Amino acid sequence: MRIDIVTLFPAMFTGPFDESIVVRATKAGIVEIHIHNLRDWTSDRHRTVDDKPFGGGAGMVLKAEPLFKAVEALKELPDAPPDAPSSATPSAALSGRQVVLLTPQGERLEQKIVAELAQQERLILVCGHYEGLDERFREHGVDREISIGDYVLSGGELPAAVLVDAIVRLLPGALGSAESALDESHTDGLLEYPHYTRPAEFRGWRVPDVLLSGHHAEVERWRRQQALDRTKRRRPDLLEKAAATITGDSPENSEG
Ligand code: 9D3
Repeated sequence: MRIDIVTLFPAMFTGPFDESIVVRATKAGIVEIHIHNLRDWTSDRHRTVDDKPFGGGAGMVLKAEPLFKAVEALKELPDAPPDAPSSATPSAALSGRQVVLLTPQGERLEQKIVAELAQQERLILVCGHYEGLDERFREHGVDREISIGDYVLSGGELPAAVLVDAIVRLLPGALGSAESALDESHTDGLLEYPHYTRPAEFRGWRVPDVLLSGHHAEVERWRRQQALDRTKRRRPDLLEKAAATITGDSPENSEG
């Protein structure tokens, strides 16, 4: 997979992508990540990316032209060479190149969306910005809008890094791709059960007896119950979702 990121703050990506799973995946040829400065697609002397809002008001608005030029240029980059791994060449030209805008107005990121995006051969991520951006780009230049949650950040850069991390670990061959398949089948979307390691007693706090008993079936039963209790208490919304999936009462099974 190739991921292109368009931002006004390329330096914000030097940290997150130089560590961890993303580095290993890059070295293994599983993913290629390219960071681009939006200013590279301006043509005036001052490299202007924003302007005053029509209708007045405070703040500035990112201009449509550099945004369109950036995503159009990146969409036109050739596919991976035919002998490269995972070059599932899409039949229609430039298909499989989703443009994703990170914005507080987007759909809230969840694992299902991550899994969908991980299927793409190419992704172009555009980082929104505190000021806002010309609506014509949102309407005509973007395939999908994503938020990472209901709290205020200063831009889409950290959300883009979060999204990349979540996607890359699902790519075949990346650490986590096998584990995540296990996750799904073993936990049914529940929170994790409590974990313990040695010593069996620490500062007077004992590990639950069942875990020391050697009764595998009992251990499994306890863990399942713990996961259920914990989910019920902390994240009842997840339980409702899991129940809906099991009963077929989930949104993806409805007509509308
Ligand atoms: C003054 C601007 N705010 C008025 C309601 C809206 C606003 C716009 C842009 C608030 C924050 C931002 C910058 N954030 C993002 O671009 C962003 C974001 C976020 O802030 N939270 C969660 N997910 C995301 S994805 C992009």
